[in-house]
Amino acid sequence: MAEHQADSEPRTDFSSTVSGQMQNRVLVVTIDNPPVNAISAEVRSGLMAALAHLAQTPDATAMVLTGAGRTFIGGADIREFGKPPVDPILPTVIAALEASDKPVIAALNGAALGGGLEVAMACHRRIAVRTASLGLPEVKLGIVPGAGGTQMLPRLVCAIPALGMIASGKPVPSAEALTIGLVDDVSGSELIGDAIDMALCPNSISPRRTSQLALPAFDTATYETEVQKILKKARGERAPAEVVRLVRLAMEVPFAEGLAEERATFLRLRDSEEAAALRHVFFAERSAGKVDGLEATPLTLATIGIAGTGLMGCGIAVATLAAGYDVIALDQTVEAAEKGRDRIAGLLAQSVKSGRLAQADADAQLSRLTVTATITDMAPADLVIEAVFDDLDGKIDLFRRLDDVLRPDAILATNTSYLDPDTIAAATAFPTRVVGLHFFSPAHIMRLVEVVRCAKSTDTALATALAFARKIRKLPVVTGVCEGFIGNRIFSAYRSEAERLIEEGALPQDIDRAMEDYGFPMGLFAVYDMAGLEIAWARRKRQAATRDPLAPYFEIPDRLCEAGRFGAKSGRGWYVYPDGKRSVDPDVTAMIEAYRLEKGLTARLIDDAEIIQRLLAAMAREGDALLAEGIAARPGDIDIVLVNGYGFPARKGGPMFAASR
Ligand code: 3H9
Repeated sequence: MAEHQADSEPRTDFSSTVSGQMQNRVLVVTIDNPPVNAISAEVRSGLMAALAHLAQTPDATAMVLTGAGRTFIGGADIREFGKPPVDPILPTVIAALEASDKPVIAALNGAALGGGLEVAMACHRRIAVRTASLGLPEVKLGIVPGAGGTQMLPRLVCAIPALGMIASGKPVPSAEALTIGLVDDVSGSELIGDAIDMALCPNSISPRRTSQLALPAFDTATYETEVQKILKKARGERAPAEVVRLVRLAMEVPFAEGLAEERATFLRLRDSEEAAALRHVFFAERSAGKVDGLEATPLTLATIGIAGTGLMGCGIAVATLAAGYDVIALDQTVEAAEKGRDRIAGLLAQSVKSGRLAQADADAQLSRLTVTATITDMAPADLVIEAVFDDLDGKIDLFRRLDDVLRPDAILATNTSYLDPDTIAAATAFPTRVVGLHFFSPAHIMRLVEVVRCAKSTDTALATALAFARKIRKLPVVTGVCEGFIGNRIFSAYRSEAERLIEEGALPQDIDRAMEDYGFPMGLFAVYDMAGLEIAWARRKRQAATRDPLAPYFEIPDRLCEAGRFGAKSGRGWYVYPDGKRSVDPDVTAMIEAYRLEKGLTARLIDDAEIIQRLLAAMAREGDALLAEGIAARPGDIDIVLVNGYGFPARKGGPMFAASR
């Protein structure tokens, strides 16, 4: 790398977010628009001014474009979507970058996403730091790239990887970007110096314009197989099918024509309900876990205790080990604890097998795990998460024993789904350190965690639980204490309304079909069958003595269990499963009809539209109640719980968003 003087040169501001400085006759332009350098109107006008300056400055032989902070450019400014466009629009900037007579090098200091990657692809060369990621995640927002992404990427990397990247929205790391030809080099340590070297290198003297590159050859049969996979996976989403069409255009029509069609498609999708819903989910996910007035500093955690090494405890352990913590996992006997270790090792081995984890990392993670059946071994834990059987006395007993072992400032979290965490906290020596961390199964995969703020939880306990959840790459949503917290309470309302629909004349398969057509991956009754009906049956039997005899009670689930129909595992539940495939069972229909007759209920025809409307309204009503009671802080929190934990289709935005439209 050549020596590059810099700081003595004056800085030129091209806008409030874009500035430039000469270094070795190269104009180094930096975008500084925190938090992610989104290409707002200010950035766009700054880039146009920088290009004009480049053209008019004889001393400047080339330009290097980079970002301040950890991101190159996080994409178009999503907050501008839905507002009137402000000139210069991004395609104008992209065209100007590409047309520059002097070489422009993109120096990717971090993520280049969406419009950010389009800017990079319009530059004449690209160099990235090792930690950068490059992608076109627009489909995740229900749109397609709108500034040339679908036409440039196939020309740079060939149609097959381009199609995969754009249709999945998944970014690739720099190393892979280098292999497929998306970047020209990966910088060792001195990105700007390396980019300047690249700019001054004779190879870069004539700008290489992406729009003029010939499409690399590829195997059409493989390509068509990829197309079929994408269309099958799209499940009613519009954007992936449009991506397929636009990438095909990149092969079939001149660049300008493909570009125009891409832009028209982008604008059409951007203004769609689906895109509005996905934007809502995007921002709701980023607001979740933010608590008004919570200023406490989270405690530093190094060692996490996990009590219970069943499926849930092991899933939590895997997520916790992956984030770099030491884990002490406790079970009742040495044999059970050893079984827990085997289960954790098995989950890690699965990740290695699927290519998600390197063997060396799996080994390192496992070396940070201790399993034990001796509760005093939990003493070093800074946070203990209990994931034992959902039984109040058992949990209280465990927490009391932990009280004798842990430091007073250690945090205690319960993973209960239905028990009252305030009752558990009240039975301990320090109720202020108790919170809930309600994980969803399988806990090493599901992102959602409900963080339960108990009546006496301190701000420090809450802040620590939130920071921990984020550190283990989960999506935390804060909930107050109530039966079922946010998710299961809404789900209960959904279930009750579905049961009413059955009493009125709908059949389980009608309800499941309607909700699957709406976008749920699986209808309610199919979900019950998959989960198994017997655990809820046992709970209902335990609660029978205390149930209000006058409250409405839907008896069909009990009757199914009494008939030995425990769900898919037993081959029969709400459906039958000959050869494992779900089919409607006339016996269940007969059971429902007999039940209606017995109760004097008259069945009527209920169409899919009514089913959907009634079920969504029931969820939204319960959501309103959660907000009124202060259990949930924002409608968006409820939406992301349902989207991330219960299969509510993201493209509908969640029950509260759907109700607001
Ligand atoms: C596009 O580019 C279309 C083009 O093809 C065509 C246009 C013509 N805009 O995620 P974080 C905010 S579509 C506005 O927690 P991280 C976010 O809301 C776009 N704001 O950070 C949050 O705000 P707050 C395609 C944005 O470090 C803050 O930044 N691009 C945008 O974990 C921090 O966010 C994408 O879809 C944005 N584009 O991750 C990329 N992005 O602090 C979307 C973020 O007020 N972004 N914010 O809550 C990401 O994937 C991640 O934010 C990123 C950083 C990886 C960049």
